[in-house]
Amino acid sequence: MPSALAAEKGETNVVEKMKGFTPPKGTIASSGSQYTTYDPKYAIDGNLETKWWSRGFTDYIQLNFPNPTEFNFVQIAGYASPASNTNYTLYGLQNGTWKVISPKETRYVRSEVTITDPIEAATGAYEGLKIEANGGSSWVNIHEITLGLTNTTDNSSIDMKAVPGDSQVTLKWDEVKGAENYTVKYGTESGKYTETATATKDAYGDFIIPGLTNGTKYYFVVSAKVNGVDSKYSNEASATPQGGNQPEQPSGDRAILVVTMDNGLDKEFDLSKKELNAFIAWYDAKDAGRGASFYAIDKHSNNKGPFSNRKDYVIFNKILTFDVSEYSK
Ligand SMILES: [Ca+2]
Repeated sequence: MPSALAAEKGETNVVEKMKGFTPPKGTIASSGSQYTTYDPKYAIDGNLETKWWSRGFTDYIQLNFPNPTEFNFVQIAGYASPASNTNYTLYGLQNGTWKVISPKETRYVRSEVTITDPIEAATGAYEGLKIEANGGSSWVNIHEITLGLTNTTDNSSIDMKAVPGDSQVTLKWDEVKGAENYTVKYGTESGKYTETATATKDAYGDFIIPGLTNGTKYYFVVSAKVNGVDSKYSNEASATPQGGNQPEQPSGDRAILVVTMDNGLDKEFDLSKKELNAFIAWYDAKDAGRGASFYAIDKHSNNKGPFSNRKDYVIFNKILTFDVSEYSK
């Protein structure tokens, strides 16, 4: 699970007297400007004596995390000369878009290292954090930034299940009230999600991830977007798609159509009754001298690759005969 509370994995550190943790190892810090060698990386090095020093009274510092990191507060250790009220606004990065995740908060910063009160942020898993700071008539200095997650009662976690299929996995989770849509992330390694899919707000009960490799285990998490902010992730569900082991149960309303061509080759199609009837109607009409000279048949389960549709064109005067085998109930 991506989490700011990854300290247990040794990826983050605490800073003395500050709440939460330093951003995860591998976080990249950048800023609007910097004074001489006071690089923004010194705002997340876990050391209260080193700092990022901006060349301006207003500036920003930006942190890009190696993995989405969940938090709902940010604490800043600042410095101002002269002492001043500094305004901070927090932005979170989700799916490549920055959004405001806190109101503009004012903190009094002294002419010494000042650990300010934590700033509350909308709970979410973010790919990055940007802090806009306005020091009034004082240079912006940040000695250290920590993040963390306090227990929230309004954000119950999503419980997801993954059901394997042939080259696909079906995901099921309960509806999240007020969700605009859902973001599913997945990959072949637990905790590392390389793929993203967006599910509409109605897809929670039955969301299919197609195009997977049979025999490979996949790991999935889902978050809900409520009021423009992504919730924390669900549990991690996993499934291994299998070919053949879970054949689709034949049902009485399907049939196998075998078309024998005049070169002796057979073409086989698994069709619904409706599709079969349409084919026969075309064949009869053509036999009576009406209609198109070819017929397009959906290949359905034979549909491999990233095609939204795949059809086989059968040419009337190449058909020698055809045979229909109906599924028994
Ligand atoms: Ca520092």
